[in-house]
Amino acid sequence: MIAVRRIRQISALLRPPSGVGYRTFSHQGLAPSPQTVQIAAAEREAYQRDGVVHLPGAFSEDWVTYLREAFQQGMEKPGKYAEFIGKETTWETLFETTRNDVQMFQDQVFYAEATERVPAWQPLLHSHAAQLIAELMGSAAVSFFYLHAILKRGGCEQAIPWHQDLPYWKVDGRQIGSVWIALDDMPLAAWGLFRPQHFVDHSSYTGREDLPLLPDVDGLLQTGRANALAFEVKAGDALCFDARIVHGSLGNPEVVQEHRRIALRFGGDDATYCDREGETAIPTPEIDATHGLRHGDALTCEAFPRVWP
Ligand SMILES: O=C(O)CCC(=O)C(=O)O
Repeated sequence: MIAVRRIRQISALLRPPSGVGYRTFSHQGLAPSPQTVQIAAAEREAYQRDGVVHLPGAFSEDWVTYLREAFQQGMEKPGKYAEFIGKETTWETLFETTRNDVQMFQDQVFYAEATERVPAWQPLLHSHAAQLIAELMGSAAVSFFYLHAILKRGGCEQAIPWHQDLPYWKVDGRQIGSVWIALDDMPLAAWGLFRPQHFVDHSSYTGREDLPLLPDVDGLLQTGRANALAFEVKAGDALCFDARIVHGSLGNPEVVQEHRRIALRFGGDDATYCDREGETAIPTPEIDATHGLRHGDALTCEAFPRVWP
């Protein structure tokens, strides 16, 4: 429910575009080359069974260095819906916190924005991340949906509550997945994933008010009625996960160490545009107004281009 409230606030608090005067140039030459990746049968099975798989070292040190720089550029040119969240932030002040006081930052970047607003992200969209998720999902091709950047400063108390991604996205299908890349080491206590079987059945969501309530996940875990998967990750590790799994993260318990991560969202062969009734956060209204897709259309288009193969 928290997330639903948040989406309502996002729609209510539209601000003027911050993206005036972007330069268009490519960082292709500066980025490391895509890595050759081999997905083992056991990893594919883990993804299909659990909805999530941990791929240690999926991105090299060079990639991590490059992506940290891109992250910095992204924070310097935040999008219209970027959130700089401070300790006292409420739903009402979500977009008003001054940057000096930020505990947590998050932003979404769509393909066109990655060309214009933060071109440093472009090579990542065409990196081996797309191949990884294609192989895990068992999809011949994948389209890029959007990039989600998240920073939790040292000592940040902001948790990301348990949620599923799919109900907040105007996309549907069984082959929709994220490649979440750690840019800093994060201890077990900072990130957790939860996989209740109930949520893997792909029941459809029509109408926001009809969304089934998320159960008391913490209560289920505490009483041993559900299992959680949790991962300790190092910079460069990837967690690849299905958009239907329930997941969330705690704050950042490491006082002096910031935790940066990027989640790349991809749609596979069966991904379609889904004009869910009610409010959704993704795509943002501007992108939603331009792609020209109709309910049920295959996702791949200029706004959500095929990036693999
Ligand atoms: O990185 C996190 O803390 C949470 C990420 C998340 O919820 C997502 O990628 O969907």
